[in-house]
Amino acid sequence: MQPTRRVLTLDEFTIQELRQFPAATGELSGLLRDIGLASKRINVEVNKAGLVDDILGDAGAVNVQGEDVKKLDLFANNQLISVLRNGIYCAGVASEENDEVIVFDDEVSNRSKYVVLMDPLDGSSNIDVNTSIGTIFSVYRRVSQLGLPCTMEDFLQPGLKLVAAGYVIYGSSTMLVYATRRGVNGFTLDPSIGEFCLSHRRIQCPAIGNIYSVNNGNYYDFDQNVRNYIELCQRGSYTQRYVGSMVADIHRNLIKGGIFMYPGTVAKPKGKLRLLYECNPMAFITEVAGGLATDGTRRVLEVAPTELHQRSPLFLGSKEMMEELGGMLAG
Ligand code: AHM
Ligand code: MG
Repeated sequence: MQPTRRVLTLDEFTIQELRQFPAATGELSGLLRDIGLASKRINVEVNKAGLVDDILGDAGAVNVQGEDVKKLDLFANNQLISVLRNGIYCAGVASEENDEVIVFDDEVSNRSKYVVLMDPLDGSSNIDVNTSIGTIFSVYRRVSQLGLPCTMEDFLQPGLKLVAAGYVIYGSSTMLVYATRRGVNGFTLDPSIGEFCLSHRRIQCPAIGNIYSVNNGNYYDFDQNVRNYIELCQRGSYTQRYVGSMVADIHRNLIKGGIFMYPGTVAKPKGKLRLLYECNPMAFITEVAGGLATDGTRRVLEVAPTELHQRSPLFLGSKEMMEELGGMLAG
């Protein structure tokens, strides 16, 4: 008899991981399952974005069910918030799409020990041209008292306190990649059964690669040290790849080896990317995979945030490339 091929689903994998920790409660696995569910719903809409006018249309249109139609990024935001609100594992959410934090504040949620921060649909300017986009999420353990509503302090934690972080990439296939301190694992959506299946176990970022990813259009606005590094890449045996969707750019570099940069510019010294929703989760995933992540002077994960939507320059990727960059940025 042929041996049966055994593919682990996301749920099976997290349950198996749990078994190794008898004290674990399964709440983190539950949270990941909820995020997986929301991302499957988002995936369905992303896949038909080119077909359905009212998904691409402006917020304010009305669809056949008579519901208000949101743009795809608002749809993604609403899906994630609803799933996390309906679940029992999350006390509140901070989203790139919302000015303020959303505190669930009900009896069950107030007993939940986690809060989630997210960029529901990153790179959404790429939707109209059928290029990869992604969802980015971070999970922190609350520092406020269980039983009471979560507070701003729970969200303004440095990346070093992350319990888990991940992204979903809506690409040529859809993948969910998440990291805990134990490792980074990737799951590819099998559309025939609607499940994320373990496809990339224990992802390790190669210590060296040959890809550098940066928006070269900003070259003359970068600091001289950053320009010097880019020139080094141009003169050396590197190749430039830049989708302009950080989930896609970082995912590729994580697998193949490379460096991703979004430096500050003269006009925007802190760059474009948000510390809490974009930089920290990607820095955490990269570091767990063996790479490095800085804001040009210090480890991203050590930065103590002061505001929900603050921005930060970001440099991350393969360890040896980051060390070379670090030497050059130090001048
Ligand atoms: P968004 O959150 O508005 O989608 O912007 C974030 C995106 C990143 O995915 C990407 O790395 C960056 O913006 C690209 O910016 P630029 O076009 O300036 O290179
Ligand atoms: Mg974004």
